Amino acid sequence: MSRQQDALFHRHKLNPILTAADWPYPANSVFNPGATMMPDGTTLLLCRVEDKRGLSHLCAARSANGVDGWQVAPHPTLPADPERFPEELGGIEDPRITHIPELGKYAVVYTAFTRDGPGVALALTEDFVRFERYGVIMPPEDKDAALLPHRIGGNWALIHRPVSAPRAHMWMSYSPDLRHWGSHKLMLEARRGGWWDANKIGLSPPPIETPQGWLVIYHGVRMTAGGGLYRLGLALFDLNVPERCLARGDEWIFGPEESYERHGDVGNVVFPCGYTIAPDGDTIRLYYGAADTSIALATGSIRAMLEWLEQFD
Ligand code: BMA
Repeated sequence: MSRQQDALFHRHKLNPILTAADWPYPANSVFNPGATMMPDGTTLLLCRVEDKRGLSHLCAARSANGVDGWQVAPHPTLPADPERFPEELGGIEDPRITHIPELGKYAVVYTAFTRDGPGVALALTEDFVRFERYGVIMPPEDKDAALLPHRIGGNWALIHRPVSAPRAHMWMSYSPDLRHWGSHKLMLEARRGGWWDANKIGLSPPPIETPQGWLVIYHGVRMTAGGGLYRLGLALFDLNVPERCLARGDEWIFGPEESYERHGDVGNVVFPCGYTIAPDGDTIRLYYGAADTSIALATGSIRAMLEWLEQFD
């Protein structure tokens, strides 16, 4: 079987679907978008846009079919606000969007680049026009965070990735009010040795809630003499105790192959921060940053990912 036939994700033939050339104002690169489907069926990407100072902000792009015809906002949608939030002095990056039915709002969890490295920040919005900023909710060094869409045992649950040098694992923390966080639990450890996900892992898009458990697409960073290799793997977690791992794949399921993934400002990086799910409840559209330069799309099946994971129970 060819690599493409047995793959869990298939790249769109129009990739990359968005680049800095599509932006209505000067930008160096556009990548690592959060994603959500709005109630009218529009796909909204909240893109990380890096300006020519090297600092990032977030900008919305909307499309009726989620593939082309993107309407990019004429100005930054969520700029860094270092006057009110000095933690955002180095810009803001890599948003993960979760719709929260209880609040009737979307939670945008993003990286705030402080003077001393990345922290996790939160903003709530109803419309991706006005944002209610909570500031930093996890101090540096921490990133790759997303909120679960509903409370677990009465508390909100956040997946995040603090660095406990020399390794970095995924953790779960809980909060009664989205501001005060505790009950920290180790969720998934980076492996050791020569593995593709040795030493440093992190959540990619927000987890996918399925009857079998929380399906998590995570990234592993393999450090090589030629730099980091960012690839994706799968794991499944208990619905009621979401830090409890039920299954973890041994092999990566998606990695840099195409030239737009191999070459760019940071080569050999595929970095999804969001997805949408089609009305069939199964087809997933994964939006990812390619080589820290452009935005690409790959399509998969939730059922097929769950079936693939069964071999690792
Ligand atoms: C990670 C994050 C991502 C980036 C990746 C590759 O640590 O900072 O934003 O895409 O590195 O540079």
